[in-house]
Amino acid sequence: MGVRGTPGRRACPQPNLPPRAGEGARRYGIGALNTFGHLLRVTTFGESHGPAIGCVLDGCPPGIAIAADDFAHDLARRATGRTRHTSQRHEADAVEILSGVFDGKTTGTPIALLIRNTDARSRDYAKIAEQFRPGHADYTYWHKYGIRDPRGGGRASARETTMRVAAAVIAKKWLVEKHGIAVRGCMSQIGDLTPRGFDSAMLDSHAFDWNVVEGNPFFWPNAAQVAQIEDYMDGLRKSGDSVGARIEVIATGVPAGWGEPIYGKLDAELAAALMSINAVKGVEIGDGFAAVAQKGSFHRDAMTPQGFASNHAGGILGGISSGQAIRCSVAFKPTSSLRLPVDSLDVHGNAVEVVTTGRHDPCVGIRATPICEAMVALVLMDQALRHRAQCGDVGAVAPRVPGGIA
Ligand code: EPS
Repeated sequence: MGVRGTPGRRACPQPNLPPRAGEGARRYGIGALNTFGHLLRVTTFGESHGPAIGCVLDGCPPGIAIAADDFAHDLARRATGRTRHTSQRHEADAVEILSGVFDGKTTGTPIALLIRNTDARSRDYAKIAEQFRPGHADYTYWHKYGIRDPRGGGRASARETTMRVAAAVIAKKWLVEKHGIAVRGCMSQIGDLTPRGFDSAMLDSHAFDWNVVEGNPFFWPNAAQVAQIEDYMDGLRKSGDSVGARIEVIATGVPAGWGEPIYGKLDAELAAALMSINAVKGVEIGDGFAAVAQKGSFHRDAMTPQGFASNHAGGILGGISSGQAIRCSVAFKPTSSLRLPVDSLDVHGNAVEVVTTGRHDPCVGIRATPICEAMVALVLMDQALRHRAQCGDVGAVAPRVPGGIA
């Protein structure tokens, strides 16, 4: 039997013929990708101004203790409305566990989590419902789907990241309990401000004080500069403009051996996962683009029985974890919803001046640290399960260089 039941026609793609509506997706097995991961699969759903947002976490091992309260800490770190420097939308972000947990433990069946949206103010978007905000996904969603939910940016909203953080609470718990892995992050640049005396290599050190990072609204590693950033943000907010930011994430305790060459490399999957966060424009692993100007004699991380001499590789060699700390750096663009007027078009092609009012973030990077941590944790757990599935029988291989810097 041939294509669509036509006898004699070969059932293979015919690239010269334009696909009918929906046919391309069926032919090539593609569709809307709201799911990522392989053995641990995360699907998120919901829009910023819909009744709720949610996720399904499938493939999670049984026996992980989890309660609704466990989500509160990381969701609060990501939330709007906790300081004057973020959007003033106030969401409780209360998680309802709909499935996959019994007697306080994961059962191995799909874990469905739901958060109801309670403070969406859709009238803020009435004026721009038919306009494209320059720099925003309004225009590209319109071209892709021919329709869009203009309220709060729909799924292009930072609201979507809530469920990634919720799903990763379970992944972080599993990683720490099973492997002693900690995934943490901080901000390392906002606009042109950088933390004094800070180098991302310091994050790998026992001496690094994470209390400083968690003790201010910017996840900033130098407490002495927080007042300066507050002033900077107050000025920026008054001016109506926005600014970008850079976030560092480090995963310590990852054993050597995780990652699937060649098309499932750990660094490739981390980059894809981090790049999938709304507003991300760049990802570096280890020294990243700085490696371009380095000599090989400097970049290689010398190995000694006491440990590696440095970590320019960011803990990944050949797409496989080396046992050193995994270091990622993520660039967030300045948000595009500004009250400053800008030239644009409406959906009818008319020239318009767009002014966006409402409760917007002057720097979405301020809330991005837990989101980046979440994506790293979810990728690591998926890779851990895949490593266990294929190579679980390999066991410990000698010699094992200690992960820290010697
Ligand atoms: C966002 C714009 C604002 C933020 C929102 C992200 O949306 P709204 O106008 O609907 O309040 O509040 O962030 C969240 C609601 C959240 O939980 O992160 C945007 O354009 O990305």
